[in-house]
Amino acid sequence: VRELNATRMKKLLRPFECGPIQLTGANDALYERHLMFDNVVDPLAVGPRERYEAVARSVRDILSQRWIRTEQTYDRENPKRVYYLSMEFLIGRSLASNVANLLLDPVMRQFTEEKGLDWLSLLEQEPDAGLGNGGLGRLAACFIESMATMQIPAMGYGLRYEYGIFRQAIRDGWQTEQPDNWLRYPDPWEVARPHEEVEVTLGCSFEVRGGALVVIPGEPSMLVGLPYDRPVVGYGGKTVNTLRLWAAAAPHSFDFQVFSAGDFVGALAERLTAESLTRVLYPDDSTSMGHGLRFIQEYFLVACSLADLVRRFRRNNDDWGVLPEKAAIQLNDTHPSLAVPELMRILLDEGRLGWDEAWDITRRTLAYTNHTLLPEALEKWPLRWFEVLLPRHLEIILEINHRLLGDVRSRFPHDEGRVGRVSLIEEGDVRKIRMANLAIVGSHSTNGVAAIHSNLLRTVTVKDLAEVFPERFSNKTNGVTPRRWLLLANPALAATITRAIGDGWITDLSQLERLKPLAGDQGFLSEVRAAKREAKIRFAEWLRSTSGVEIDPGTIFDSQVKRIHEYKRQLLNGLRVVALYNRLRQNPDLAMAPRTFFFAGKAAPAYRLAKIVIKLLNNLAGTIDGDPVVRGRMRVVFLPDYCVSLAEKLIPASDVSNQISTAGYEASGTSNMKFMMNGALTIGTRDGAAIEMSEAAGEENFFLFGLTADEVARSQSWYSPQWHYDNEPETRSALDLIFSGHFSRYEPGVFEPLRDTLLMHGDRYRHLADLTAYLDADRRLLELYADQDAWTRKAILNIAASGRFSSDRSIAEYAAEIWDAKPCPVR
Ligand code: GPQ
Repeated sequence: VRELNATRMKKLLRPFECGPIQLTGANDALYERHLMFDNVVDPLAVGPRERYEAVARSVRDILSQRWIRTEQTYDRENPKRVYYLSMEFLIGRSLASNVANLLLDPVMRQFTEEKGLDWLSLLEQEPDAGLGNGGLGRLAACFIESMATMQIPAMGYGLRYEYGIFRQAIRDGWQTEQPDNWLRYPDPWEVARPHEEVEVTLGCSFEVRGGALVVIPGEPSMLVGLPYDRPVVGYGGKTVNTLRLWAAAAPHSFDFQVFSAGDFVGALAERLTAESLTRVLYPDDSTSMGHGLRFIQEYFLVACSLADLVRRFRRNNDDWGVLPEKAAIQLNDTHPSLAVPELMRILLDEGRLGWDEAWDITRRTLAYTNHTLLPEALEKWPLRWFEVLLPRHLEIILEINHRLLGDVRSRFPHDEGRVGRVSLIEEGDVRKIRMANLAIVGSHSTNGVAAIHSNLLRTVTVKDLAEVFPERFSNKTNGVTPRRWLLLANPALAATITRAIGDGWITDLSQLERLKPLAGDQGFLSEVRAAKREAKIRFAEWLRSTSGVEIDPGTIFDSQVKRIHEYKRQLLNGLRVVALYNRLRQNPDLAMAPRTFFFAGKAAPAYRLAKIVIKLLNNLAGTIDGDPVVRGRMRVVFLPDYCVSLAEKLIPASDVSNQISTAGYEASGTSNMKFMMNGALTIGTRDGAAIEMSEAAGEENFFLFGLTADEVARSQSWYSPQWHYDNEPETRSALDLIFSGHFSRYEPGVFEPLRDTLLMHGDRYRHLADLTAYLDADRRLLELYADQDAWTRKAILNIAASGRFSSDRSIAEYAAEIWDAKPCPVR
């Protein structure tokens, strides 16, 4: 059968045989065929969306053979595979990225020219696949791209949310949310594989009423997981891995006699409940809302993915014992940490192994990444929910805990405090399972995502467990893919770099170091400056044509783009803006380089304070815009609906990157790295990966300010917001201006809740402690900007030092130190 298939396939795919893909009549015919037959329309009457679909379909056709061959290779060679389990994959758009990674750019240029298509507007037809909230989801997307590029036999597992992260619009300065119906049109990238469905059993049935989960106790119930595969194209197009997303459905066979008591239509209508499980992504970032529906979503991801990978494993291996040599499962935060009891259940109940063997296999197969130290993000699920929905898993968790506590008692005698803290169960009125403890205990590796974060995790947050299992803890500093974030997002700078050092940097970003000597080269300086200018003009042009907002590319582009969160301190940036505005109002002749301050980011819909921050930023924009004294000298622009494709446009255009979280709170940050590779200078606190970035570039090429994490940790005793108000004139006048109603003339009192956070309750995030230092760093930054060559030199030194922050480097470390995974090239 395989041979037959091979011959048939050869015939079918002859036009796309590997090697450089030519613009042949066949490609052209592909497109024409898709255009007409996929939607059954007259090719002369089609709109831009159909043209996009036909182009994307043609690209998918071209990569299909490689995709199939990749899976065949893995099947034949049976290498150790990596499975990346994540509730979020913030993919963004795929067309440009797939075309670039397939090295099809020249072909596409010629093709679109011949067809009279405008490539850029074609790209704009694709909706972002926004199946994530922010950094955690985007990291997963960068990681699977890197793994494909590095030819690692890897697979991503996630959920096929029908609605991704909500679309943000700004009305009267307030955030409003609209559903993100990204699948309204058929998605050309996904391939449904209903014949590979899996079944998932729950301890009871459930309904969704008013968005909430209603449990119907009784008999166990069944759900079906339908896989939808998306290609993950590695750079060079040699490996095409798979991202498999699960959609929930009701089982086919359904005993209508038993369940419907004659109500055929009613029983069928109820089946919709099953589908609602994967309807929507929870829009909370770094916060666990503790909803039952989310709990089942998490179990559904785990159960489908493990069933699928175990089935694949069993096809090639009869000995359960070799699972850790054939599969490495990485848990992206605790969201999929039910994998611990689920894998135990499979090994015990289906594999019929004894406890010790099952436990050894489970632990050696699983690894866990922690992404935050914020207590509100630590997932803890009520024990009661396990009783009702996952009784067998609860039994297993209790046994794990029993053995763990016995172990800890014998190794740390007379230390009942520790026993209470490492326990998988939090005692109290509502007993809860601590999912982070479960993930640490049930795996062989726990890592943080930047050096400072991994250290704090080990020495503060889960200190007691780290002392029990010190060998399990390590750091893996995050990275981002240079294909999407430099090659694709910034063609001008990418070309400049390639002219200078060749194109080896695309898959080996450490080669950017070779730019360092060029920081003294006048010719290179002006080329880099011209590239930045081009990106700024491109962005300004895009903004004008899509929103009518006019910005001046001659001003400094100063950006802070990320989820709106108190710890990320957009409010601190707002205070800086008000202080600078005050300087200009008080002294209209002051020499100050004109600047455009960009903000973008979404607030969780229920995060009241974050929404007020958005309102403040929008009101700053409006008031400052309307003030003739500062016209042309400073502007504030809040860009609505921040998403991957907006980041790809704004980051290359930015001169200044604001990374100003309260030290100790931002686990890593990843946009910071994207800004750095694109030649922005960073003004920021010593937090997350920015610490390592400044070490790589040299602190003199960074604008660092503010309290260190140690100082923040010890500031409880001395921090007094009132002191800063009383003693720092710029702090006081900025606050006075906001609370005088200057920015809210017709909305009295809207910003009062901010007064509370900043001044009244000892502000956990220490905004006022850092404002003066921020303004000071800002002054140094403006001084440097006055010397354009000196500025560009530092920008080049930053680009040259950004090589370490490629996700290829992160993945190489995971592969060597956690997974023991090797490349499996596809011939
Ligand atoms: N992060 Cl726990 C998220 O984006 N969402 C989350 O729910 C959690 C963490 C981020 C974290 O805040 C950033 O500092 C990291 O750079 C990013 O994860 C990836 O590790």
